[in-house]
Amino acid sequence: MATHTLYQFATSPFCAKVRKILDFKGLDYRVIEVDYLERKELIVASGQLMVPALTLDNGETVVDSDRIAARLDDLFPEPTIFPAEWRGIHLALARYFDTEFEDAIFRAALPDEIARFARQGRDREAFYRFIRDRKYGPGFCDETVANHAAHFARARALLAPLDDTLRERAFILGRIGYADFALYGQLSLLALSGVLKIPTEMASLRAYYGRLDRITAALDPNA
Ligand SMILES: N[C@@H](CCC(=O)N[C@@H](CS)C(=O)NCC(=O)O)C(=O)O
Repeated sequence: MATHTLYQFATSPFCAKVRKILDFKGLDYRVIEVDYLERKELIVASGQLMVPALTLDNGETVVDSDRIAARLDDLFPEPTIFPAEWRGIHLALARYFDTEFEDAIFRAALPDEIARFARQGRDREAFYRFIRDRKYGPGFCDETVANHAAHFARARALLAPLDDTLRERAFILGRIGYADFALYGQLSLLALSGVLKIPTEMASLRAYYGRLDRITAALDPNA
C-alpha cells in the first residue's frame, strides 16, 4: 500500500486536521514528529518551517492544511471531504474554525500547550514562548496564562452555539465534510493535557469530538 509522510508537531490543530482526513480516506501514512527547535527533516522535505507538510507517495510535497486537504481529495476522491454542492460552505466554515475560532481556542489551551513543551525540556518551552511572544507581543504567554479564566470564557462562548447545532445532527452540516475536520483539529487543542476540556455540560459537542476522534483508519468495504 502507498505510504505518505506527514511532518507534524503533535500539538498542532492543523496537523490533527490532516491526520484525521488521511484516516478518513483510509490512506497509509507515517508521521515524522518534527523537532520544534531543529526542523531539519521538515526544511529538507518542504523548504520551509511550518507544519503540516505532506510528502505524497509520488514524491510531491504539499504545505498548508487547506492545500493538503484539496490535493488529497483530488487524488483520492472517495470518500470525499467535500460533499457535492457543499464545498464552498465547508471551505467558509473551515476558514472560520482555522482563524477567529482558533484564536480563542488556542488562547484557552495555551497553559496546556506550554506545559507539554515544558515536559520536553526548558529549551523547547523557551523557544515556544519566544515564537508566540514574537507573534503576539511581549508578555503574551504570561498574560494569557495569568488570565486563563477570561480566555476560557471567550472560548466557551464560541463553543456553545456549536453544541446547540450538534444536538440535532451528527456533523456540523449534517453529513461529514471538511468543516468537521477543521473543527476537530481546533478542538484537539482542548485535549492536549489528556483530559478533554470541552465543558462537561456541552454533551453534544463532546460526543461529536469523540465520533471524529474514533475515525482511525479506512473502513474495509468488504468487511
Ligand atoms: N494556515 C496553515 C497554518 C499552519 C500553522 O500555523 N502551523 C503552525 C503550527 S500549529 C506552525 O508551523 N508554526 C510554526 C512555529 O510555531 O514556529 C495551515 O492551515 O496549515
